[in-house]
Formats: sequence, structure tokens, C-alpha cells
Amino acid sequence: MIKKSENMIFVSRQSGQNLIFAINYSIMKPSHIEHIGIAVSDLQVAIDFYEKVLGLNCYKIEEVADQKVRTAFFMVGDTKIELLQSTDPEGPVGKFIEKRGEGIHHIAFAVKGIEDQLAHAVSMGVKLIDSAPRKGAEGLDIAFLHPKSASGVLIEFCEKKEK
Ligand code: CMX
Repeated sequence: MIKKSENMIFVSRQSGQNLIFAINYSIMKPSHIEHIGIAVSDLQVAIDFYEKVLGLNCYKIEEVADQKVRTAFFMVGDTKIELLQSTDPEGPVGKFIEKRGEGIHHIAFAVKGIEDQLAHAVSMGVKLIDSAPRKGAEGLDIAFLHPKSASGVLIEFCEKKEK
């Protein structure tokens, strides 16, 4: 049996007597959706759609070599739209488009204490893609959870660390 309170998890098992483990976490729920990542075949065609049809402003285009993507960003309230065009057919977005075509690629949640969030996810049996944060677009610390552990959705944690 697993019971959760605000910052604790209690796991108890009946085997002759009850064993209770209490693990202290300092996790907070995500503050907002930081961005929605959308895989596109042609960045400029997609930028034109968001600018001309929705009237949004593309405020930045950035290449993230590590992730093998070129990205374009739009702000909608507190949330960004991140368009992702692959720069390598063997990269994550290249493979995604090959297999599934264009579409929503991932949802990124803004968190505080990304390492604790990852530890908490592991404790809940979630498969991680990144066991430790790495640098992503816009200088954020990022880490992905595997879609097989999250109802088929690629989930990203993002944290803007104060310098
Ligand atoms: N959302 C949901 N499911 C996805 C997915 C996605 N974005 N990408 C792959 N999958 C699914 C595949 O369809 C496949 O499902 P089935 O087994 O049912 O066919 C399964 O996940 C495993 O796919 P795979 O082909 O064996 O594995 P991949 O080599 O394609 O890797 C993943 C998948 C998620 C581990 C890899 O894409 C990854 O590490 N992603 C994290 C990094 C990333 O996506 N970077 C790009 C964004 C960067 C940025 O935002 O700056």
C-alpha cells in the first residue's frame, strides 16, 4: 500500500508485521505548463501559421545541437509554443516525424527542484529518459520522462535556475 501526504510517502507491506518506510521529499507541484512542443517538417511553414493565422509573435529561433532540432518560440500567456524541426533524421524529432508525422511531441511542466522531482518520479516507478537534468533551449535545466510511463505522452520537466 502506498499513501501520500504533502511531502512524504509511506509504503507499508504486510509480512508478519507492518513495515513502514517514510521518505521525505521536498517536491512541489508544477507551477504551469512551460511549453508545448510540436514536431514540424518545415519550421518556416509552421511559423507562418502561428504568426498569420493565430497572430502570435515568433520571438526566437534557436538551434539545440544536443537535441538535433531547430526551435521557434511563441508566448501564449505563461506558456510557450515550441516548434521543433529536426536537423537529423536519427534525432528524436526526426524519428518521431518518420513514425507518426507532424503533431504534438511533448508537454513541458515548469518545476522547482528538478532533481527532487526526478527522484520522486523514480520512487513512483516511472521510467526516466534523463536521470539528471541537462541544458535545453532557452538555458533551462530539462529532463524527460519516458512516454511509456506517462500514458503515451512525452513529459518534460523544466527549471529556470537562478544564476
Ligand atoms: N511522444 C509519445 N510517444 C513517443 C514519442 C513522443 N514524443 N517519441 C517516441 N514515442 C514512442 C514511440 O512511438 C514508441 O512507441 P511504440 O513502441 O508503441 O511504437 C516508443 O515511444 C519508443 O520509441 P522508440 O522508437 O523505440 O524510441 P525512440 O528511439 O524513438 O525514442 C524517446 C523515444 C521518447 C525515448 C526519445 O525520443 C527521447 O529520448 N526523447 C527525449 C528528447 C527529445 O524528445 N528531444 C527533442 C525535444 C528537445 C527540446 O524540447 O528542446
